[in-house]
Amino acid sequence: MPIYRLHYFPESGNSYKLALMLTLCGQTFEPVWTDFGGGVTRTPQWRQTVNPMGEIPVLEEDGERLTQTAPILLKLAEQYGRFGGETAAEKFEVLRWLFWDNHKLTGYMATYRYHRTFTPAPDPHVLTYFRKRLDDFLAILEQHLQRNAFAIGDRPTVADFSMIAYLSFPVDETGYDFAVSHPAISAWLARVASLPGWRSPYDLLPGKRLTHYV
Ligand SMILES: N[C@@H](CCC(=O)N[C@@H](CS)C(=O)NCC(=O)O)C(=O)O
Repeated sequence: MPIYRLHYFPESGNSYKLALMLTLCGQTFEPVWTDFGGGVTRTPQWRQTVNPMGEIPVLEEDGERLTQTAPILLKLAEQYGRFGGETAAEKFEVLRWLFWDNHKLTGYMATYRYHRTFTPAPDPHVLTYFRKRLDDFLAILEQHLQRNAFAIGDRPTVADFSMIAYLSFPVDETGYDFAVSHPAISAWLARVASLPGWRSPYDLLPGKRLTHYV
């Protein structure tokens, strides 16, 4: 069994992607709380010793530091033979949604939520811009999930874990009440949450939180 250490902060949906995947694969990890709000990931020392890209999460597997959630999720799927898709066509679809998630859904939702909720004086023009983009991406996802139980057909994959991550935080943080605005997304979140072993973000990622300004 590999030994995992996850460098994270509790509000990090990207960290949740890995914590959830490890948990659903029956693995445990040592949580390494990181002072993201205090700016530690911007320091030259942290970048030299933990991640030159300056990003959370970092997953240590038997001491080897891995970064970028999408390839890590795919590696874990391969390693544990779970959630990676079965056929070549399904694997292609997993990659397609992982890229879409990183570029569009997570990319915008993470930035929108952080600016909206965890900064003291968010710029309303920036919020309006991000919200408009997100509304479009969420409508695309809503339509897809009206026809599919999971991102790829009727079985959960790492594409689901990547895409649900930032949508799984409380309404007062995301600013979206999906049960009201996006019923198919809401039902999909509930389907993922009913997988055996599922745990919520703040349950898996404990510790001191960022200041919540709204
Ligand atoms: N594509 C990266 C995104 C990681 C990321 O953006 N992490 C955030 C925290 S959740 C971060 O460290 N941001 C620092 C920054 O953008 O300067 C991944 O999937 O791991």
